[in-house]
Amino acid sequence: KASPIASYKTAFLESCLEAKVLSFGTFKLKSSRISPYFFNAGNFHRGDVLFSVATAYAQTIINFLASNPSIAEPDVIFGPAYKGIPLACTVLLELYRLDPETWQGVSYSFNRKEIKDHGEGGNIVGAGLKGKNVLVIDDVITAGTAMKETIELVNKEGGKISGFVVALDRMEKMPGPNERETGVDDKQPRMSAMGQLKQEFGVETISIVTLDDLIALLKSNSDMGDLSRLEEYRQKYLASD
Ligand code: OMP
Repeated sequence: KASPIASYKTAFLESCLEAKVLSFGTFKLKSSRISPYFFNAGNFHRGDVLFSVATAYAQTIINFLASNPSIAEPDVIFGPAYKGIPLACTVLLELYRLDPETWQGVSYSFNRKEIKDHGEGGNIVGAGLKGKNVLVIDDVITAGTAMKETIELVNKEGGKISGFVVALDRMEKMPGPNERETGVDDKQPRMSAMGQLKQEFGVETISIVTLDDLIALLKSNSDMGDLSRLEEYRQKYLASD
């Protein structure tokens, strides 16, 4: 029987599960939601995992640009500190390996979290962003807090975000006005952070995989994780878009 999801997505999810990048349990998120699963990009560190992760991002970026001709060709791949830093470097290297002609002139860059006031100064390492088309690469998107910080940073540096790529789109609705403080869901429908990025900032987004891909994989391998808790969580927090 053919798998409902593309084979590179399945391979990516399987390598995340094997390396404990994806784990199941009870996790408090930045948004204050209590999640039955967590994606920890800090566990991408092993050579073989890093290679399969970089390949999955690169393939996703190539497809993303090919199917959205309106997206400006990136000049810079920007990985926000800290978890975006190894991603920007390794993914650019893999893009260059796959298609040297297109990627030879593209640079990477990332931000420092601390302001440096000596030496070369500034808080960008790698290529400057001024006047550049910037493709942002990050790990996970939930409520969009990390994403908004990155947008502000890139704008402040004079860059223009042409696209936003993450490994996992959790497909969650944005939190309600008091949800972060109270931890209580107001049960109102709301769009996702990815949807908002497109609507409010005109930025195209793509993820390697989504919560739905993870659920589809768990359905075909029932011993891999707690499918019913994931489905319950999905139903509670699924975005309207
Ligand atoms: P938002 O800023 O709410 O979009 O959450 C994304 C950030 O939360 C990520 O950059 C991580 O710092 C963290 N996070 C994970 O790393 N993995 C998850 O599965 C969920 C989160 C999260 O807290 O939502």
